[in-house]
Amino acid sequence: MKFETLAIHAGQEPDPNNGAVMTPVYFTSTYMQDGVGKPRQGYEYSRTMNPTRKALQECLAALEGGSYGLAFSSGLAATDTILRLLNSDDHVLAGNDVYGGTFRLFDKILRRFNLDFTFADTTDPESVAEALTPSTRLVWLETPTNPYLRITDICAVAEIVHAHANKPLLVVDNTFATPYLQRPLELGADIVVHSMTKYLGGHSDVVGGAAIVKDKELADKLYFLQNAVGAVPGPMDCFLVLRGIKTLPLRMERHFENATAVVEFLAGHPKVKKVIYPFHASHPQQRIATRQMKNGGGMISFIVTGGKEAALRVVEATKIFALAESLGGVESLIELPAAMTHLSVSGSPLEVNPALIRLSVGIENKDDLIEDLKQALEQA
Ligand code: P1T
Repeated sequence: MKFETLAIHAGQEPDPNNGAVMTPVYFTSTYMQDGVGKPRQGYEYSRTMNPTRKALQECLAALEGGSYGLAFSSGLAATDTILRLLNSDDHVLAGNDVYGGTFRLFDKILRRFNLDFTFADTTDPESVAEALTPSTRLVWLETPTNPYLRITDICAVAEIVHAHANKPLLVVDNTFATPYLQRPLELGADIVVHSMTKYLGGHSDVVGGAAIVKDKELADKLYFLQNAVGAVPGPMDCFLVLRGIKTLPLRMERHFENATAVVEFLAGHPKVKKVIYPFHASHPQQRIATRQMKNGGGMISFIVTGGKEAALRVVEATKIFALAESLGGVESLIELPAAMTHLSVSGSPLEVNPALIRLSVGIENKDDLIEDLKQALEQA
């Protein structure tokens, strides 16, 4: 089946008893067993498995071209659980432009458990090769990155990482691209991670995370951790993501169409110093982006000429673009990463330019969005 069909049907079938077309929300924490050690269809407790979550997990696996999907209560819960595959003194090589919360989890929490982290420029495969150490067990990439939208060549990095004697796990956070635009497992990644809060959910009404893998042994280790650590989503959250995913292909096409129009507008505006968008001719990794991604997605970053104060005035002046953290919903959002989503990297080498504005371009009418930005930029 093709992607659009999988998005609607994978893991989901009309209920065999009553024909209900939509996956039921199984609000149950436990399941009656037919005897001791005889759970029905393997269901014994909802931290371990729930039918609504199972449908979502199967759908996620199908969309990413993986074999096994795991759902978590947030993107960071997925990240935290994956890092528990490691042991103390293991080394992790991570991108030097990742979501602020990911950096905070690595730097402020997991370091205390004796994991060692290096943050390197993963857009340059040479830097990845140089930053690997004899203790490296995991390499963490975001592409496109949050918030600079930098692109890493997943195939090139996978080749370097897998040539290392330890066979470190290559993890790709695919939140910005979604499986509709990019499938890291097919490009050599071992684990794909998502904040389902974003494009997968797509309607800013749920927080969730995911991990998808191909390898059975790795999947078994992650299922063990998912159950043992317990950061699982409830059935209603799973239902909302399943429903959101059904329109993922349509939404991603419209996000791209709108973002392309907004990029053109910003690129020609006198108060805009720089526009960053993976499919724009000015992007340094545009060739890799167009090879690795189906379209450029809905995220745009730009720097205004007037610096931090001007950026502050712009983000507070939009009327349709809501001033808010998060991204990937049907509605357009605007934010200042240095002061909001990436405040936790201030003072670190990952610090973000205070004049950088991030847009999550929604699926409204593009002319309305451009009008809104036009009037807001008058305040810059
Ligand atoms: O918020 P949560 O569902 O826990 O996901 C964390 C996360 C992981 N990876 C990426 C690339 C992300 O962007 C995020 C969350 N990001 C935001 C909330 C944001 O506004 O950038």
